[in-house]
Amino acid sequence: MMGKEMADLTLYGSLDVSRTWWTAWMCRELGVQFHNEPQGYQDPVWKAPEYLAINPNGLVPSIKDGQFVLWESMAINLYLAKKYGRGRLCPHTLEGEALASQWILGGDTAGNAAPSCVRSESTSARRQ
Ligand SMILES: N[C@@H](CCC(=O)N[C@@H](CS)C(=O)NCC(=O)O)C(=O)O
Repeated sequence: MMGKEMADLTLYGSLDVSRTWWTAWMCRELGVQFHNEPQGYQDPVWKAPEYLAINPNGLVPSIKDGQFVLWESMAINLYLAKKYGRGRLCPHTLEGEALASQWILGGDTAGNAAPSCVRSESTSARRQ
């Protein structure tokens, strides 16, 4: 378990995979606890029927928040920011939300980013 706020949240994918780490980073910024299923992105578990029922693409990350399932790292991060950020990481105004989307989607395109998003593999040793 990681973070402080109680949540029935599972994050699928090793935190050594950058996109899964981006979601873990968002959880840490929000202080949200999560359970991690830590297999690496090439692990066959992600192509097994049980996981394909969660993410039909067989990719990580995905989350299960209670009974709600979501995949696509940036969609996950926006969801988490809206649900747990209380206006801090995703503003309530239309314009503020658009700017949050701008940084999250732009960061994803650039391959680097905001808490929104990214961590390069080279920083993995410093992530604690
Ligand atoms: N656009 C997706 C990309 C997901 C993705 O490609 N994940 C990679 C790891 S970073 C994966 O699971 N690869 C396994 C494979 O290609 O079989 C996202 O941002 O979540």
